[in-house]
Amino acid sequence: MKAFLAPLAACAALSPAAPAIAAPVTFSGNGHSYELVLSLPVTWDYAKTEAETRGGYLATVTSQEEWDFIVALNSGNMRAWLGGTDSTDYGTTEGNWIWATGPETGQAITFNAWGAGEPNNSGGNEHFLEGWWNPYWNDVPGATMLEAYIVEYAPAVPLPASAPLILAGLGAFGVFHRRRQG
Ligand code: 2F8
Ligand code: CA
Repeated sequence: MKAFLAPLAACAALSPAAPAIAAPVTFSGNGHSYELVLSLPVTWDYAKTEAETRGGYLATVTSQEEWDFIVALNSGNMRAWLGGTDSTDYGTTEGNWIWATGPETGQAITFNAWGAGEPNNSGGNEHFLEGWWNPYWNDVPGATMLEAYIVEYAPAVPLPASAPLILAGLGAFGVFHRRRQG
């Protein structure tokens, strides 16, 4: 590397938004893509914002198959944030776990992979979902500094092939209608 680029490379490596180790990969079960992002240690809130900045959201897990797929992405067993919470900050109450990210925002968590004895709300302030406890879920304080988070990307719903024709037709009708009235 050229000497003058070294400081820039060092900054990139230290950024909490440091690059993921792998490109997002697609789960055939729902067509969504997933990415394990490694970072300087971050809180749940920070990870949530970072995931959204990337165009995705902290992953929401709704089936064993989806969870198995995510587990396979995290072969290094990193402690990683997921999108679940039972915090009153997100409109729920202790013990009532919901997804607070992505299309399932506000929905109760139905599938789960809690570790033995979890969630235990240890210390009375564990309201955020850590997706790694070898390889089960654990509740931890949102201020816990974790070095990874899982981003899920839902593809945009494609417009039907006829959409441009329909839009053009509506536009033409609008012009015609205005002319008749004017
Ligand atoms: O023994 C399980 C327990 O271990 C830790 O608390 C001592 C975890 N706390 C953090 O990781 C911050 C608990 O969440 C976990 O339940
Ligand atoms: Ca816990």
